[in-house]
Amino acid sequence: MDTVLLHRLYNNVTCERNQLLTSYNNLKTEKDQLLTSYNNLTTEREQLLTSYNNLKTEKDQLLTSYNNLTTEREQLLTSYNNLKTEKDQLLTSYNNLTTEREQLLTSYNNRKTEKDQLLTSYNNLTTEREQLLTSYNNLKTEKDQLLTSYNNLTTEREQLLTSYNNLKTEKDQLLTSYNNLTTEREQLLTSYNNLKTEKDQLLTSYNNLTTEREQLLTSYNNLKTEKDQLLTSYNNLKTEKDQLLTSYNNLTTEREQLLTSYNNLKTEKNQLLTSYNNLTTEREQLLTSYNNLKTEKDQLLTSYNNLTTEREQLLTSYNNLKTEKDQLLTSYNNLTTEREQLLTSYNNLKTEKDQLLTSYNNLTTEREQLLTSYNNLKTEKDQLLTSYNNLTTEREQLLTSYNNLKTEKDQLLTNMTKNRDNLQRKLQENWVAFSNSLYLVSSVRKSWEESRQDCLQKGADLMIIKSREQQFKKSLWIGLTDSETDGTWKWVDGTRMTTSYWKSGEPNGGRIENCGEIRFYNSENSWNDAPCSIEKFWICEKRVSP
Ligand code: 2F8
Ligand code: CA
Repeated sequence: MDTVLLHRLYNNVTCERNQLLTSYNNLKTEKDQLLTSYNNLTTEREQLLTSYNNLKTEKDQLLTSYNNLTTEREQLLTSYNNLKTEKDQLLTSYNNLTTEREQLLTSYNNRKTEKDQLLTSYNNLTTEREQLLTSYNNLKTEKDQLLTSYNNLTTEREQLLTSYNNLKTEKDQLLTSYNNLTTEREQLLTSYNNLKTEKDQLLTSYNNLTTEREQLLTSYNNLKTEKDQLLTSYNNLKTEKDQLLTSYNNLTTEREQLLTSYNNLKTEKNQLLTSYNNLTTEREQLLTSYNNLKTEKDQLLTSYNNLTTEREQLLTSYNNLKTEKDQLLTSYNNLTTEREQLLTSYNNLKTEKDQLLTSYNNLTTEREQLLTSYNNLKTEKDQLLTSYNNLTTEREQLLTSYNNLKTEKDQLLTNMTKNRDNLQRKLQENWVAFSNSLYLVSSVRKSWEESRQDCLQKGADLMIIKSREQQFKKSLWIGLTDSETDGTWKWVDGTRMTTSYWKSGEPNGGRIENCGEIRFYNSENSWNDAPCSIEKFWICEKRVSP
C-alpha cells in the first residue's frame, strides 16, 4: 500500500480513534452520569424501599390498629347487642312488673271497695242493731206496762171471782179461768226471765261490737296510710318509666349513629383493601404509590382518628348503657320491692277482708238473733195484748153477765113470787098441777071456740098434748084444729102437730070435723076429730115458768 493510502488510512484511523475517544469520553461521561444516576437511583430506591418498608410497617400497624379497632368495635357491638337484649329483657320485666302492679292496684282498689262496702254494711248493721235495741227496750217497757195491766186485771178478776162465788154454776167456769190465768202468769214470768237473760246477752254483744268497731277503725286508718304510700310509689314508678322511655329514645338514636359508623368503616375497609392491592401490583410506580400511600396514610390516619372517636363514642355509649342497665336494674329491684310490698298489702287486705267478712257474718248472725228476739218479743207482746183484750172483754162480759144475772135473778124472784101467788090462787080454783102446767077441766059443755074463749079469759088456753103422760079419763075438747087448712092440724099456740095419738081410723071428718077431742080415753090412742060446733067438756092449760 502507498503512503497516501496509508496516510489516509492513518487519518481515518486517527479520526476514527478521536471519534472513538470522544465517544469513549462521552461514553465515560455518560457512564459516570449513568453511574451517578445509578447511584442516585440506587440511593433513591433504597430510600423508597425504606419509605416503602416504613409505609408497609405503618400500614401493617394501621391494619393491626384497624383490626384491633374492628375487633374492639365487634366486641362493643356484641356488648351493645347484649346490653340491648338485657335492656329489652329489663323493659319486658318492667312492663310485666307494671302490668302486675296495675293488677295489684286493681286488686287493691277492689279490696278497698269491698272493704268500704263491708264497712257500710257494718254501719248499717250497727244502726239496725241500735234500732233493734231501742225496739227491744220499747217492747220491754210495753211488756212491763202490760204486766202491770195484767196484774191489775188479775186483781180485778179476783174481785170479780169473789163476787161470782155466789153464783154456783158460773163459779166453776171462773175457777177454770183463774187457773188458766195463773198458768199464763207463770208463763209470763218465765218469758220475763228469758227476756232479762236475752238483754244481758245483747249488752255483752254490744260491748263486743264496740271493740270490733274500734279495731275496724284502726284497720281503716292503716289502710289509708298504706294507700298514701302506694300512691307515692306509683308516682315514683311513673317518673322512672318516663326516664326509661327517654333512655330508650337516646339508645335508638345512638344505635342509628353506630350503624352509620359501621357502614363508614366498611367502606373505609374496602378502600384500604383496594390500596393494599394497588401497593402490591404497583410496586414499580413507587413514587406514584408513595404519593398514593401518603394520601392513603392520611386517609387511614383520618379513619384511625374517626375510629378512635367512634371507639370513644362506643365506649361512652357502652358506659351509658351500663349506667342505664344499672338504673333499670335499680328500677327492677324497686319494682320487685314494690311488688312485694303490694303483695304484702294485698295479703293484709285479704286477711282484713276475711276478718271483715267474719265480723259481717257474726253481725248478720247477731242481727238474725236480735230479729228473732224482736219477733219473739213482738209475738209475746201481741199475745199479751190479746190476753189483755180478752181479759178486758171477759171482764166486760162478766160484768154484763153479772148485771144480767142480777136483773134476771130479781125478775125471777118477782116472777117466782107472782107464780107462787098465781099457783096458790089456781090451786084454790081446782087447777091441777102437772109438770110445768096447771090444768082445769070444765064442769059444763060448750062448742070448741067458746071453750077456748073461756080458757083465754082465765089466762090459759085449750090443752096442748106433746106426750102420753097427760091422761084424762073424760071426753074433752083439746087445743087442736085444722079449720085453717083441711088436713093440716095445728095447736092453739100456732105450732104444727107433729106427734099425734089419733084413734085408728081417725081423723075421718074431712071438712065437717075440724076440731080435736079426747074421746076414746080408755084406748092407748084416744084422739077423734069432731064438728067444732058440738058442745063438749073442755080442758084449759096454764103454763107455769120453772
Ligand atoms: O065411730 C067413730 C065416729 O063416731 C061418731 O060418729 C058416729 C063421731 N061423730 C060425732 O061425735 C058427731 C065421729 O066423729 C066418729 O068418727
Ligand atoms: Ca071423727
